[in-house]
Amino acid sequence: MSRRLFFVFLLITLTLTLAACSDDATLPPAGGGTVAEGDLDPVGPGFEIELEFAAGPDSLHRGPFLLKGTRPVWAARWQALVVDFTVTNIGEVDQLEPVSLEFLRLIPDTTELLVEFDVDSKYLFEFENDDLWWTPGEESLPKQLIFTAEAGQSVGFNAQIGLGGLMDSWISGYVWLDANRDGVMQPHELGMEDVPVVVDDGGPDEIFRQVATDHTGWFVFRNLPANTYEVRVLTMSDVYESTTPSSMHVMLTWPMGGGDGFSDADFGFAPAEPR
Ligand SMILES: [Ca+2]
Ligand SMILES: [Ca+2]
Repeated sequence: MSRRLFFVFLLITLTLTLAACSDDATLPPAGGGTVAEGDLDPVGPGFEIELEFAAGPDSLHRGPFLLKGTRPVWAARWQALVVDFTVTNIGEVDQLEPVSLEFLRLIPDTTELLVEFDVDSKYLFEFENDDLWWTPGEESLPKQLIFTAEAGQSVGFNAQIGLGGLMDSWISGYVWLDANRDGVMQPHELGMEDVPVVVDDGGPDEIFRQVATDHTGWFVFRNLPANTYEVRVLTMSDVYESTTPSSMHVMLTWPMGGGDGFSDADFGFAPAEPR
């Protein structure tokens, strides 16, 4: 290498080092990687951080993924910063939900999170199209989180996006109008919308959740811990009667390195026959 070339190279290295040290946390840190380093600045515009990878149970998932935060608002009554987080899959690959956010470090370390975790030490994102898949371009619904802070104070954070994992166990199915009353959902038979369905572990953990079917009659319970559950339609108008068993028991286990799902929790109904 000539002396002159070496000098130019040295200069570029020095410039890069200076750029890396600049303390503008509202700009995405160079390089991406797996850990988002950001700053909740009550007078800043918010942040957008691009991450090359998300953490999975056994391996990393290649993105890129975008973590966004609205401008934090300081709430006097909580003495805390309120921030809406969203994540977007800006890669080209379908990813399996759930999508989680975990804070690895908060600065100063006296900062506390005032929103309860969804699973372990993680927050889960929800999606308008909640079909188990996080597809390219799909942005989550905003997840509001609250961080203790003094008035005017910023909070720094290191966080990572998680994908899939052991809590990724689900039960899904259809509630449908069983026109020919044979207990089987034929392709021409229609789903029933907005029917309340519950999942109940009937046990000491007291898991009892309720969802409603979508316009196709489909429903899903996600992120269920390994357990045995009873699934049943909660209420149904008197004008219908069941053409299938009205509840079923489903056992979810956690196989190594992945989730476990049951997709056949189907419940048929037909107009009640006069008695
Ligand atoms: Ca989706
Ligand atoms: Ca049928």
